[in-house]
Amino acid sequence: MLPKKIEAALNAQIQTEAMSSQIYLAMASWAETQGLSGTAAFLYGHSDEERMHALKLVKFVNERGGHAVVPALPAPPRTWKGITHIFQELFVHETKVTGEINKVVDLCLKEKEYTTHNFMQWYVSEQIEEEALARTLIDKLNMIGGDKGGLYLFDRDLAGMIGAKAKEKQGA
Ligand code: OFO
Repeated sequence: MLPKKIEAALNAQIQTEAMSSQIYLAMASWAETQGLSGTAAFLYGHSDEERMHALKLVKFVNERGGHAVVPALPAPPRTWKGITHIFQELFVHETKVTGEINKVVDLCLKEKEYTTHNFMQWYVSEQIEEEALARTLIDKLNMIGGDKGGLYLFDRDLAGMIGAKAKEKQGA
């Protein structure tokens, strides 16, 4: 049986992951309206991944005899200043998510909840990957600066990255 404190922490994490999905969906929609079709495709895919992160937690909580609660979410922002702003915000958001995950892991150790601790390791690894990806994209954008041709190619390449990331996850 899942201890109540752990159940509450996992429910809070469900909200965090669902919020990530909402924010990236809002970013994708805005990017699409700006003609940034590669960026939009990448962010739509990323939003789906975050939903999957939330769902994985929902299933785990219920399997362990808890009750996963579908949370209310605040409205995400509507607009951004450009591609670089989007990825800067994404990076900041992911570092916050990492902090939240670390808190859950800490609590599991304190409460000697080793099963949940083990389950949470998947999220710990995922955060390393997500932060590294965001950092790489920001580095590229900093290199490109305001160069329109460079930004065009960056946007085009992002569309290809979504497929590559999915394949990597399937072990292909
Ligand atoms: Fe769920 O990894 Fe990002 O937030």
